[in-house]
Amino acid sequence: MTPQNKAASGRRPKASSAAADAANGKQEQLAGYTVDPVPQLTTNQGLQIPDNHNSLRAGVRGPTLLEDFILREKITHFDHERIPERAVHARGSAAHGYFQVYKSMSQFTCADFLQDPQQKTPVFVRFSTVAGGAGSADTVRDVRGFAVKFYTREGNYDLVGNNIPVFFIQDAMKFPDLVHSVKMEPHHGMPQAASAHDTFWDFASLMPETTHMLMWAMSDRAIPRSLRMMEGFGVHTFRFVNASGESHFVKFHWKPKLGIHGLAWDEAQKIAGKDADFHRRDLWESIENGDFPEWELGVQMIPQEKEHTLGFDLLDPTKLIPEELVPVQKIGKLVLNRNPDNFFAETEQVAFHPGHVVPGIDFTNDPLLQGRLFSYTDTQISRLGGANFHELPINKGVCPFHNFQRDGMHRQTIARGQVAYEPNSLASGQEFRVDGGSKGFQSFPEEIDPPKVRRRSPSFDDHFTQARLFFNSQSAPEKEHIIAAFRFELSKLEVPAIRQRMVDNLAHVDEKLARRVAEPLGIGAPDAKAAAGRAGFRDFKIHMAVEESPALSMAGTGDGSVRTRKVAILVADGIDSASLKPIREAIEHAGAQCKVVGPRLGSVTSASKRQIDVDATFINSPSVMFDAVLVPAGKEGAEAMARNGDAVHFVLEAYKHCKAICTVGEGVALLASLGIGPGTEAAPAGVVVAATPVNNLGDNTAAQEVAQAFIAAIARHRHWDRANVDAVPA
Ligand code: HDD
Repeated sequence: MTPQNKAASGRRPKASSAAADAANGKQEQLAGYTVDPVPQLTTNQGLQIPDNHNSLRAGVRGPTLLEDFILREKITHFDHERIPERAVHARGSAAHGYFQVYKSMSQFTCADFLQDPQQKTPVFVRFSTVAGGAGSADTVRDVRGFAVKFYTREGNYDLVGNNIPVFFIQDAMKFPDLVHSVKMEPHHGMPQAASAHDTFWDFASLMPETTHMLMWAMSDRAIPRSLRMMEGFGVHTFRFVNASGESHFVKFHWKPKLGIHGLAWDEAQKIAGKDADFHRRDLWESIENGDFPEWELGVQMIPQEKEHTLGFDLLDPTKLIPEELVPVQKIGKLVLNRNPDNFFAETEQVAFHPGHVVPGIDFTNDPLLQGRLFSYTDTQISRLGGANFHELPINKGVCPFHNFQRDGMHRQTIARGQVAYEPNSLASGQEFRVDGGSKGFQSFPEEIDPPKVRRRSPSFDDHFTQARLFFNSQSAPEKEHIIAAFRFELSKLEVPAIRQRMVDNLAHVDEKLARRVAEPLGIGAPDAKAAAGRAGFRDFKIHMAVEESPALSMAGTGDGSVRTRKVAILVADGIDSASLKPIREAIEHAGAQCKVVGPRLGSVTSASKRQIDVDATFINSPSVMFDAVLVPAGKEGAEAMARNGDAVHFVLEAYKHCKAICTVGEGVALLASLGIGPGTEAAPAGVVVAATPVNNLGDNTAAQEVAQAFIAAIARHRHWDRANVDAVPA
């Protein structure tokens, strides 16, 4: 951002570090395109507009004149402001940042941006949901896109991945069918941004290859707490190629510094109504606050000659490589440190493509990837209005680029000279010919001499072993969440036969899982034999060297910090403010962000007649906006809260969603009266109770102990093992 931009934008200077900015050639390039508001309006031709309120008319009460070119220009431009939204991944949020490799990867790849640990490569990253429209809610159950554009010195490299390491289908031929089935149903346009409807499960149940990814999509991975708290994956097996032309297969992983965390399903649905922009806001605010989201890039590398040693086919995008078989090596970090200046120009117009590669990174024959290599340019042409979308500022490479492609809609470049072909001798007076030399991008010379076939490889035929591996690797609460998600989705179907077909398939993953899913669905017991008799079912089993892969569980991930976690401090008239201060100070010191939430904006009066400023209300910022709750002491305050249905709901809901709750003094009694307090038994998991009498909480040691216990409870993210949450009405 130029100093002039900063001043005019009205936003405070961003926390993005000057050092990162200096290294960011993309930012300098974009600065050349940014403009700021000026207090003078002109037409698009530069003519000053004297009056922006009144159209030209025949007399003050007369008809508007067609002659009013200023009105016509303004309305015409407005009429054409929208462009087609993405066919999938329409809803997205993005940020700028940089990538830096830890040490040279020259042994494996000659990709320039993976050589020098001193070099920062500018990136633009767009996260997205898949099924919903551009205006749909952030927290729906869905796969999340995780697309990274590296503006390298050798051209743009796009790693266009998801937050799930496998895909629903094995062949791009099925992509339009998959997407048609999950999008809103064509006859009535419902539901928006949800897979819980007949067409999706009809397709999924008839295509057993979806089973592995369904397990992930029904897990909490599909309802992330934050975009900053999810993994990313390249999904396909790609290739690294080094300067000597040697190839390694490679799988890409993004590992979030903050760990992998999900929402409760009930919470995710409520947030969709209370704050549809929940993830977008979270990303934006954390960058504005200087809490830059960070991931490490991990790679699993398999030498070319070991291609057939894993027990399954590396080309099959419904399979992952367990980290216990091939460890993930962390090779660099990704930091997002600047919000876009303009949503449309950047987040909306950015055009990703898995075919944007650089020397040293190449494709494999994964049939899903091969189809993608066609689809992305094609879609940009209709979405961004022509073949020149690479000239849009956000898509432009930072290295020089030139060729003889010319003209087309919205061409920006003014190419000079007589020559637009190659070879030529006119452009510079001597012969110019591209000679097939050894520089630039060289495709890996994989040997191929097969007959043409329209057939899957039999090595792709097992659809259940890795689905089972995933399920086996989950913690007990994670398994329960998966079962509940299947039940919810299938319960929404209007055709019971689809439910039945789905649980029949699940019986091939795990019999107990299938039985548990089927129990409340009003259908018969899962019938594995019936599934095996259906079209598309293959009786083939891959060999997995591991039965469980702990790395597939979200449990216990993260660095144990509570940075950026949001804590609600509940207040009402008559609370004991002294009980709050030391705990608040300690959790804020640890990096959590507190908001005082009360019955009204303004302030409340404490028991000692102090005014406590209120940041938000029980209604405008309900419990689903927070990670944890602090219920203070004070008899009158606790009684006032017990009388306020919104406050009661707040506490019960936070409890039901397994959030950390800290309560002191009479706050304990409030919880007990709601049936969720410690009572005579030990406090429930994640509920921190001040054992010390209230008036001693001013004693710093006691307060610190409570605060530290609360911080530890928040750092665990959620207490999914909390007993009896189903009984809590919220
Ligand atoms: Fe795709 C967008 C990720 C399979 C066709 N895809 C898109 C985006 C992501 C992915 C993250 C949004 C990019 C952005 O933010 O602008 N897609 C994936 C992954 C896949 C995958 C990880 C499987 C491993 N996609 C896939 C297939 C096809 C497409 C098989 C078609 C044959 N994808 C598209 C598309 C989109 C797209 C229609 C819509 C908007 C766009 O490309 O730019 O071309």
